[in-house]
Amino acid sequence: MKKAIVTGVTGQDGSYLAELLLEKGYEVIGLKRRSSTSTLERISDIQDKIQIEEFEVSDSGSVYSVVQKHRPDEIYNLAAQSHVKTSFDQPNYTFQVNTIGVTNFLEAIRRFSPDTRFYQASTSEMFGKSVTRRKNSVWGEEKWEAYQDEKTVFEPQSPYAAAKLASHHLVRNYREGYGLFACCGILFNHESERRGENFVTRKITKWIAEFIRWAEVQGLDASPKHFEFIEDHIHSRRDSFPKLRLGNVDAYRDWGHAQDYVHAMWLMLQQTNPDDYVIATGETHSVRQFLDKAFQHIGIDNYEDFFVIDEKFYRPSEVEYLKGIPAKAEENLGWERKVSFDDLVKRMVDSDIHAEEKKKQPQWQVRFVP
Ligand code: NDP
Ligand code: GDR
Repeated sequence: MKKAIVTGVTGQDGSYLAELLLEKGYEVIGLKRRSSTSTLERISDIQDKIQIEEFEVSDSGSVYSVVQKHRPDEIYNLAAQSHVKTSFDQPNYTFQVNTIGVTNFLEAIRRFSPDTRFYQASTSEMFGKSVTRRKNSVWGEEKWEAYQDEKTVFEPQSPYAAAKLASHHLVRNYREGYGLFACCGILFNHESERRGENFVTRKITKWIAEFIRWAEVQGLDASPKHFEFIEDHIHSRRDSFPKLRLGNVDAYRDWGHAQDYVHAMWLMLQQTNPDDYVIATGETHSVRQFLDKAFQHIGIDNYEDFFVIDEKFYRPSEVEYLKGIPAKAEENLGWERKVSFDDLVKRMVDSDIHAEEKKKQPQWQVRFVP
């Protein structure tokens, strides 16, 4: 039985990866940081099948102890301060977690467990403003296509991206210098029903579900004809609901589903040689296009009145365009993504609507208990 450590097991990717490793017969040690309230929601179904231990990624002693104690076959380092906007407000902390934390693992493996294979969660944010261009023939017409792949130059635009890029280079350095089996997955945005609520996709789908629930309480469906839209609120005859507040809706991202992406992480550590891979869908969509699909899914074509732009959500510098080409991963790892953009949006909206519906069930049950 193989033994794997997953850091950040309470996060979106950690929860999916732990499930995948259990399916594959691994003994899974999930590392989480101490918290005053429970953060185990995403792993509630598998909590008793994995070993959960507390640690702090930025504390070298804590990391050394856990590596020395378990000497696992594989370590997946997913723990991070993962919010780009937050990294502008907390740059120092972001480096402590996203760079020093990685050094802690690399050193621990080098010193105590050199045969352990290591996966580091690198990111498309490292490309920042940078793109590669190629000429493509579309319906006989020559067009320039902008994209990023493993050869694209890095030009990070945030403390988050700079911290992740430093770690990316460190991993390569330990691989080449000390011969560690260490890989970086340069993963483009991946979302899911379990996405954190302050990332733009989930913020949108959760708002839609809450709005539908609010309309239902008013005895209405979500159709705009029932409402008045005044400043930043949506009014029914009886009540009002705050509009969705967003920042830059013209940014383009390459969005896939997290479940497909954790499979790529596992594949990287099963190869004969360690390497870095871009994991992406090869498609790009703007935040506005995500809004289009999400609102269309609940039967609203014109949603302009439902949201406002709030500069509070703008970043000091933005990554405007990401589109990854995963050709190397497809060829060397045999990886392919299964969930399309349309299905991703639908799954997220449906899941949030379902969660809102579940919220009202206990109240009914309480009311009718004899
Ligand atoms: P999440 O924010 O959902 O999860 C991050 C995890 O890291 C959580 O379990 C969090 O714990 C934990 N964590 C944060 N700080 C610390 C700390 N100081 N010590 C120990 N644990 C800590 O992120 P995702 O699952 O979306 O992403 C996983 C990784 O992949 C991250 O490194 C992210 O930067 C990277 N990445 C993500 C992409 C995406 O689109 N999702 C794309 C490319 C890279 P807690 O639950 O307590 O907050
Ligand atoms: P990102 O994801 O920064 O790409 O990082 P996020 O969902 O935060 O932003 C995507 C784009 O949407 C724009 N945007 C908003 N973003 C947020 N969070 N909230 C808003 O209200 C809003 N309005 C518009 C942003 O400006 C941006 O252009 C994610 C994280 O998972 C990282 O950890 C990971 O490395 C990268 O994806 C790849």
